[in-house]
Order: sequence, then structure tokens, then C-alpha cells
Amino acid sequence: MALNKDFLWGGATAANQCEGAYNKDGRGLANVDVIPHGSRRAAVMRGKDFIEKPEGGLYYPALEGIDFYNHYKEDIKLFSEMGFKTFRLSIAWTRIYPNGDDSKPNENGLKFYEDVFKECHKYGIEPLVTITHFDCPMHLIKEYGGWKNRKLIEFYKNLVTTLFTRYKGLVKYWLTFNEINMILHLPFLGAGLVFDNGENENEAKYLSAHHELVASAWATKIAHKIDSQNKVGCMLAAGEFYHFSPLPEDVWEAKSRERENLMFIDVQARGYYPNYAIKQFEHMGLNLNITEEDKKILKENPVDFISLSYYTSRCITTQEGVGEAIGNAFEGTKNPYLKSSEWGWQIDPLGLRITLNSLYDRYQKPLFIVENGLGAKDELIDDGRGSFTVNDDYRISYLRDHIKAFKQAVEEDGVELMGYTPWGCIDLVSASSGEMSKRYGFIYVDREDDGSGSLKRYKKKSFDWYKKVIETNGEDLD
Ligand code: BGP
Repeated sequence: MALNKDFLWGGATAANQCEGAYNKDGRGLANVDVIPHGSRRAAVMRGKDFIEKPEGGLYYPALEGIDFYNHYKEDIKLFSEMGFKTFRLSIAWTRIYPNGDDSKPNENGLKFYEDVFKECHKYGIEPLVTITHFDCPMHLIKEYGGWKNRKLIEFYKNLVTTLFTRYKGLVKYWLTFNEINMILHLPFLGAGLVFDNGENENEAKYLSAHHELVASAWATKIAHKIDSQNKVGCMLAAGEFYHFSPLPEDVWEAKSRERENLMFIDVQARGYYPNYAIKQFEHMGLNLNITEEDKKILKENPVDFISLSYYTSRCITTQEGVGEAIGNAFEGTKNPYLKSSEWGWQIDPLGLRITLNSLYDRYQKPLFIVENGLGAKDELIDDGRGSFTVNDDYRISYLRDHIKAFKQAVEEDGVELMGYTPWGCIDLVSASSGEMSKRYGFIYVDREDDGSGSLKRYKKKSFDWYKKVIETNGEDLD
């Protein structure tokens, strides 16, 4: 059995990491605009430091991104050359509603995405749209406290109603919140949370999570009502939790960490909070004010499919003195059997097969890998034909191994998989570090960590390789 012939091959981006043009055509300011490159970045993303406006002699890489706003035609044409069937992008909320609570949407913003979607369709590329990829209007943060305020559910309902109505017939695949579980790790990035001294941070995070979960269920309901063709997915920062040793305490800790993440998908896919979560909220003394109406809306509107990002598995121990691993904002232990990327993210293709199987066993809903890839430093070299390229065999090898792994999950294990959109199909700003030099793309963008560079695009070696992979529906991976 091979992959379905309508398997959705493509690539993924997010507005805040590629669009730039942060103050053009009526766009409002968002949390993602005030996250600087450099030493304050991590604290800002965690809600422990706050910058109100992009100033103060710091560099804010999202403000210009890779200027996709002005290059989208050229970029989509390059995606079409690779044979993309789908292109994942996100909407910047503040292009549509600059303050988040405005009574009318911004026509310029609506028109921009309409043009982008039409450009995709010109080449037979189906847009896959993340409604919220780490962005929240600054006005909602300052006036309402971000997602910890229940009112954000109403503002989000407004946003999605506008999107589903305007883009009916142009978009049918939607994701409600990117990596919804990131709220627990990088709460300013995930939910616009800034903590006051002495604030109950756990309550703020879980309260915000509840509001996002309810908002997500509303989005599913509204999407289906406006167009029965719409398919709505949730999105998990995934990666199997391994226990470092057979010590029962390690096994239990790994299970607990897995539940902390899967709780979100349990609610979005099954429609209710699992008992372990309810007990946990009780033990933590949290008051989430979960109403009967919330329960009803969650119950009646589970997602159609489950999407995930996968970069690495996680290894967990309760023992002291075992090395730490870094990866996608999740703390863990270094797995001695795995190699690491230049940024210390451990590489585990079989972990992808394991993760897909676990998710499918648990939910029996179609899965969609909407992020995966290797962040690496690239060297631009003369291609001998008057242009430049990158010999990124390391990237090809990473992607090949992961494609083999998900094909095994489909072909040998029977997992239902809708598609694969590797992250940063065109180089863009790194979410964790704010660097340009952490590159994922098939297309090189001439831009440096300090924002210098011509923004010219060049095809890497992986560009032709991926084209062949798509052409053969994943049969030829050499
Ligand atoms: C995920 C995010 C993406 C992306 C990716 C790679 O967590 O959804 O936005 O950035 O990770 O991470 P990084 O950019 O830090 O290398």
C-alpha cells in the first residue's frame, strides 16, 4: 500500500516569522512584534519581561521577517515549481482586526490574504490556514490581559466568522491554534500572558488554555455552519515521551508529562476534559469557571482531524545528574542513543512513527504532520550557472528518514495521514531564537541574524530533491 494519491505534500510557514510589513495597510501591533532577538527574548516569551513597543535599541526580527508580504507571488511560484499540493500559512490577527476588539475588519488585511489564497489556487495549491500561530493583538493584552480574559472567546469568534465568511470557497483546511500546548511553556507567545509578581501562574495558564479550547470548539462549529466543506483541525507540539530508565518513577513521570500535553487534544478530539485533568485542577486548587455552556460546546464540536509538529521525541527521568536536552521549549533529559542538531534538538525519525501510532491509537482521527524539519546553518555557494545554491545533504537526509518513518506508519501500521508540510519551506525567522541562521527551507533567503541582506531567494539542493519526492508521491527518496 502506498500513500493516497491525494496525499497533501507541501510546506509550512507562519505570518509572524515571514510576513514582515508589521505596520503596513492598517495592521495593528501584536505580541510577536515585541519579542526581540537576543538576551531578553526567552524572558519575554515566558511572560516574565514585557516590552510594550518595538524600541529601546533592540532588534525585533518579526517586523520585517523575510518580507513575504511583498514577495508572496515569487514565493508561491517557487512552491508550485516543487509541486506543492498545499501551503500552510497563518493569518495575522492584527491585519484583520488591528486591535482585536474592533467593530469592523480591516479591508486591506482581508484583501491581502484573499490575494494570497487566489495565488495559491492559480497553481492548484490548497491553502492550509492556521488561524492563530502565536499571535495576539497587543491591545487585547494591555486592555484585557490576553487569553486569561474570557472576553477573548468573543473576539476570536468574531475573527473566525469573518474569515470563514470571506474565504468560503478559497480555504477549506483550518487549524485553530498552533501548538496549543505551548501555552504552558511560552505563555506570552502562546496566549499573550504577562505575569505580575506573585500571580498564580498555573491558574492563568490553565484558564487561558480553557478559553482557547472553548474558542477552538466555537470555531469548529462556526466553520461547519458556514461551509460544510470546511475541515477543522487542532495542532499539537508532539513528540513521544520516553522514560529514561525502567524505574517505575521514571515511567510515571513520563506518563504525567505526556498527559500534560495530550490533555489539550483529549478535549479537542473527544470533546471533554479527561478525569485525570479534572483531578489535577482540583489538586492544584484552580478555579477555571468551566460553565455548562462550555461543556456543551466542547462536547458537540470535536475537531475533524489532528495536526501536529514533530521535531524530536522527549526523554524523561526523575534521576539527578543526567544531561539535559533542549528542544522546542520542552525540558527533558538527553537521550544517549540519539544524535543532535546544531541547536541541540535530538534527531529521532523512528520517534515520529511511534508518535503517529500513539496519537492514532488514542483518537482514531486522521492525522496531519504540519511541521517537521531540521534547523541548520547553510552556506551559500556559487552554483556554476551564474547563481547560488546550498548543498544541504544534511537536510535531505533528515527529511528522507522522517518521510520513511511516516510512510511506515501509514503503509505498515495503518495510520490515516492526510499530508506532510515540512516547517519553514522557505527560510524564515526562528521562533525560539529569533535567528535567520537557523534555516529549515528548500529555498534560501539572503537575510542575516542582524537583519542585513538582499532578501533574494535561491534554490537549495533539497529543492530539486523534494520536487522529485512529491512527483513520485514519496516513492523516490534518493
Ligand atoms: C514550532 C513553531 C514554529 C517553528 C518551529 C521551529 O514550535 O510552531 O513556529 O518556529 O517550532 O522552531 P524554531 O523556529 O525555534 O527552530
